[in-house]
This record gives sequence, C-alpha cells and structure tokens, in this order.
Amino acid sequence: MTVLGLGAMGQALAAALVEGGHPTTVWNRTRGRDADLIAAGAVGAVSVADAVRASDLIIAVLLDYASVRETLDPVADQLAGRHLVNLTSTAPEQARQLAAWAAANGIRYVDGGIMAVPSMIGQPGASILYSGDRAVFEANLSLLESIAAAEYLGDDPGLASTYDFALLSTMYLMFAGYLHGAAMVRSVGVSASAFAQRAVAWVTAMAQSLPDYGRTIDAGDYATDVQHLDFQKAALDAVVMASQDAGVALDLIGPVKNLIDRQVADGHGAMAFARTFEELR
Ligand code: FVH
Repeated sequence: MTVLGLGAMGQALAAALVEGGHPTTVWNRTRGRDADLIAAGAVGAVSVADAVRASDLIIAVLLDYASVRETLDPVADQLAGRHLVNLTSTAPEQARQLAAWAAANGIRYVDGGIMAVPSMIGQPGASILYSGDRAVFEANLSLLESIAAAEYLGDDPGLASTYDFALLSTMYLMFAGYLHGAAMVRSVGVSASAFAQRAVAWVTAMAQSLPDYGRTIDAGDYATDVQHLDFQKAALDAVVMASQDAGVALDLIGPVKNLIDRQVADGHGAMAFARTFEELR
C-alpha cells in the first residue's frame, strides 16, 4: 500500500505497516521525511503520481481537507479504480465531499477517524473508526488491523468523522474541567500533579454514570427525584463563587452555569441535569 503524508501520524502508520511485513510505498510533500522508513524497508516515491501508481490501496494522512484536495486532485486519473482510505481529520461534510469527489473520479473511498496518538499506533489501545464503502473496508481489513483496531460504522462517509469529533469534544471538555479544577486548588498551594491523581479517581467514578445519562436522553424522560436542575443551579452557583474566590477565570465553568440558569429560568428546574442535552441541539 501507499501512505501519502509523513507527518507524525503518517510516519507512525507507515512504520507499523512496514513492521507488519506489508510492502509499503511512502510519499511526502517535503523531501527527506521518508529516510527512516526507507531504511526500514519502505519504498520512497519521488512524486505523488508514482506513489499512487505503486499500490491498489492508498492511505492519505495529510493535514486537512485542503491539503488532501491539493494533493489528490492532480492525480485523480491515477487513483481511478484504486481504494482510497483517508485518515486525515476532516469535518463530516468535508468527508462526504471527498467521497463524492472520489465517486465522480471512479475512486473507491473510505473515511477514517484515528482515535490514537502516533505513539499508540500498532499497539493495543489504538483504534480507527471507518465509514464509507464497506467493500473497501472489508477488502483491506487485515491490513488496517495491523495499524490499529478497526471498526466500521456505516455507509455514510461522514459517520467516522462525526464520532471522531464527538469523542474529541468529550475529551477536550474533560481536560478543560481538569485545568479549571487544577487552577482552583493551586490557590491553596496544591500542585497540578497531586490534583491530577484525585481528578483521575473522580472522573473515573463519575464516568460510570454516562450509560444512565444515555438511557435518560434516549427515553426523552427527564423527570427525576434527585439532583434536578434546581439543585444543580445551587451547586454551580457555589462552584462559580468558589472559582471567583480562588481567582480563577470563568471562561470554562461559566457556560455550564449559563446552560443550567437558562433551563431553570424556562421552568425546567425539576428536570434532570441530562436535560441539558436538549439545550445543546
Ligand atoms: N498527531 C495526532 O496525535 C493526531 C491523532 C488524531 C488524528 N490526527 C490527524 O492526522 C492527520 C495527520 O496528523 P499528523 O500528526 O501527521 O500532522 P503533521 O505532523 O502536522 O503532518 C502533516 C502532514 O500533512 C502534510 N501537508 C500539510 N499540508 C500539505 C499540503 N498542502 N500538501 C501536501 N501535504 C501537506 C505535511 O507535509 P510537509 O509539511 O511535511 O510537507 C505532513 O506530512 C491530521 O489530519 C491530524 O488532525 C493526528
């Protein structure tokens, strides 16, 4: 197969493929980034057209949608009839546009969302979500499994990217929550490392309630006897006051308080916190 793009992730993917014994051709816009891979057994292509012609399966791991189009548009003819797996992060609608572009050029297309950092590639724990042309996914499954656990989500090429960014949103907000808490306890002399240990235990315990949240949301029934939004409002008011006392900016926690205040003001105070889902759509 061919890997287009030898940034941190492209290098990791190509290295795992070479290590797995797969004949691998690599290409990168800026020359010289293929040296270690060639030393390990990969073939370095001098042009993207040569790289595409070398394999039936092309894996693109470029910066963004624009770089994918800039790289692939000129070689659409050579890509025709081949399998293209795009692991570049793109918004769901951009993934659908790429799939439409591929279909118009006779290219079989699968989009992927990498749920791993480069050091995880080829290791247990790395996973990649795929969507688009199922036959392409299935035909290349054993190869794809050699870089990370592979899961197919469905025909819609935007699905993998939607899941990818939904999980990233969950991750960013979790890290942001930790940063806010670390800033609070710093006001009483606690190190970020010490707080991290407590945060891991607390976040792990709280994450166990996510399936309950999911069931509540899917049922659309937000009635609750415990910890309703009126209760949460009191709690968030206290958190905000404690944050202000600690001299911590409200950029992160403020929007959460606003969401709760809005629902209470609209008469939903007796509902569960999970009702906030409805405010976000
Ligand atoms: N690294 C990570 O942890 C994350 C994990 C989740 C998925 N992302 C996405 O993977 C894509 C590639 O990420 P990366 O880490 O390899 O990114 P860079 O190291 O910055 O390398 C970028 C490569 O893209 C090439 N490139 C940029 N612009 C162009 C262009 N106009 N034409 C052709 N190639 C282009 C760049 O080439 P060069 O600058 O060396 O010439 C690199 O090969 C990305 O979507 C992440 O969001 C990684």
